[in-house]
Formats: sequence, C-alpha cells, structure tokens
Amino acid sequence: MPIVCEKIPSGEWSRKSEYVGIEEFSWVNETLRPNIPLASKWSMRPCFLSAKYERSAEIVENFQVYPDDTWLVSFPKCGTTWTQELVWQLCNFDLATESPLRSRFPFLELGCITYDAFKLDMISILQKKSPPRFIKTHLPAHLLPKQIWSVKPKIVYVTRNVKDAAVSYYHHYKNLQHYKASFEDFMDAFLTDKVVHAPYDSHVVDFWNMRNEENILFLTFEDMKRDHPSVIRKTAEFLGKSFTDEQIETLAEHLSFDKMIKNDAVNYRKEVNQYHQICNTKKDDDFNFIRKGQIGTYRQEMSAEMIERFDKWIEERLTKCKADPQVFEICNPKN
Ligand code: PPS
Repeated sequence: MPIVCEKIPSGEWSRKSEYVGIEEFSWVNETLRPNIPLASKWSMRPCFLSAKYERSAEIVENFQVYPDDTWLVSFPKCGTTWTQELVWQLCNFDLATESPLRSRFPFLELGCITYDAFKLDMISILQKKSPPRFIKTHLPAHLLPKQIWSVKPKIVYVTRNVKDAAVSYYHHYKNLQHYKASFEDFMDAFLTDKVVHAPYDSHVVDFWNMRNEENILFLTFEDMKRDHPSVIRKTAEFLGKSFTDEQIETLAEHLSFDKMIKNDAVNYRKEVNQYHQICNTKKDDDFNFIRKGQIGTYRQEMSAEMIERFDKWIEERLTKCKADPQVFEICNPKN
C-alpha cells in the first residue's frame, strides 16, 4: 500500500497537539507519486493526522468518486463552511432548507480525526449517499482519493491568510476539541506542522499550482469578504449555473455573516452543543463556530513577536515551495 502512516513518538510536543480523545498522531504520506502529469505539481509533504487515521487510510485512498460529485477542499478554518453553503445553494437554491450542512455536505475524514465517542463515520454515510454528492475534505492534494484525478469531479478550493486561519483554528481546538494547552503552545504546534492537516503552506501551494485545471476553482476568504457578489458569480459560472442579479443579491444576503450566524442549518450550534454534552465540557461563553468572520483579527490576539514569527515562517516556507508571488500575498497579505 503506497500510503504510509508513521506514528510520531510522543514527547514534549504532544501536550501542544493533543485534543479530546486524540493523543497519538502520525505523519501520513503517499510514497509513490502517481503517474499523472498533475502530480508533478504536488509537494507530497507528510500530513499531520491522528494516528487513528491509519484505520481508514486505505478506504479514503480507494473511495469511489463520481463525475457529478462536487468537492470542497481547504486547509481548516479558511472559509470552508461559508464556501460549502455557497456551492450547495448554487446547485440547489433552497435558502429555507433546515437540513444541516453537515448532512448536505459531509466532511469525508471527520471520523478519522475525532474522538471515537462522537461516532462520526462520514465515509460510510457518503458511500451510501445518492448523487449528486457534495463532499468536504481538508486532505492535501496527494492524499485525496485516487479516483479524483481520473474522474475529475468539480473541486472548489478555498484558502485564507495564515495568521487569521491559525487564530481561528486555535479557537476551534479550544472550544470544539477541548484543547488544554495555551494559545502560544498552539501556535508552536502550528508552526511545526503539528496541528491536524498541517502543513498549511504546501496545502495552498499545491492547489494554486492546479488552479487552471478545468475542474478546479481557487477562491480566497479575503476575496469573498471584499467582493462577495463577484465570487458568487465566478463560482456559479464554474458550476455551470446562471442566476439573475437579484438572485445573486439574495444569495449574498443569505451568506452574510449576520445571517449565517443565526441560521441553524449552517452555524453548527446543535453540533457544538452535542459535542459539549458528550464531553461534559463547556465552550467560551462568546464562542460560535461562525465566530468573527473578519480579515485581520489576528492583530487582536497575536503579540508583535508572534506576528513577526509567522511572517518569517511563511516567507521561508513559501520560498522553499518556490511559490508564485501571488501566493505570498494570499497567505500573508502586506496590508
Ligand atoms: S472548518 O472547521 O475548517 O470547516 O472552518 P471554516 O468554515 O473553514 O472556517 C471558519 C471561519 O470562517 C468564518 N465564517 C465566515 N466569515 C464571514 N462570513 C461568513 N458568512 C462566514 N461563515 C464562516 C468563521 O467565522 C471562522 O472564522 P473566524 O476568524 O474564526 O471568525
């Protein structure tokens, strides 16, 4: 089997990475570069995942892909949920649906990275789901199901500047994964690729390098914030859908932060409450999955030294990946 899961011996770093029910981790990697031209664009870097991922690695690798699937790929906390709802609505236009996003657009490997007690076998759910399926994943390019590259379903990729993504991820770990270490510890883990689905940099670069493929659309959180209607139109066109200006406006309103935070079909309020019931824990009083939804809020939480560390780190990482200048600006905008 070409996928290798190498257990990481626990040590000083473990405390900075552990979360509820997950104390062991592996570097997961694909050992053979597939014999397709696109694969030459992949970094093939080991991905930090819970050790239990090993149980499902082969199933994910051989997961059956259909041409009418729509995939949403992202590094965590980069605007996944926001883009999932956009994509699903463009394909279904049912703004009043009460069906939770988690059922409409399941997260492929969720059960492979979370506490067994949550019983989240999304792979089986997806295998039984009738087409057309909508599938979320945070896996990097080289760990996606092999058939993706031959079947070529539509893939929407979304990314976000690294410092906001990291801060958002910390709040996710703290409030949804019962993370006990400090903000600084989490950032150490992030910068040493020891948060789930790391590394961030090659995740983005690999998809940027594939952005001109016919079946791939590359979006950013920041573009969605700056000019949402344009991103909605571009995504509609990519998905082969057409809408009136009025419909686009209605959809933009539906997807606005203020509307989404109140919409129980997308705000994960029920899931967050269920999680705390199972774990007998509490979230921060002001925590919502749809939390701040702004650009640059890392400035309120990161010290000047931390910002400098991130700036240096991302610069070095992207230089090493030989990333295009635009990627430097996407991952770490100057303003
Ligand atoms: S996850 O867990 O990886 O799926 O998280 P993800 O959905 O990628 O990222 C969550 C962040 O996206 C913000 N968000 C939004 N921002 C603006 N407008 C809307 N409608 C919206 N919906 C979600 C959410 O608030 C998280 O960012 P932070 O910075 O934590 O607020």
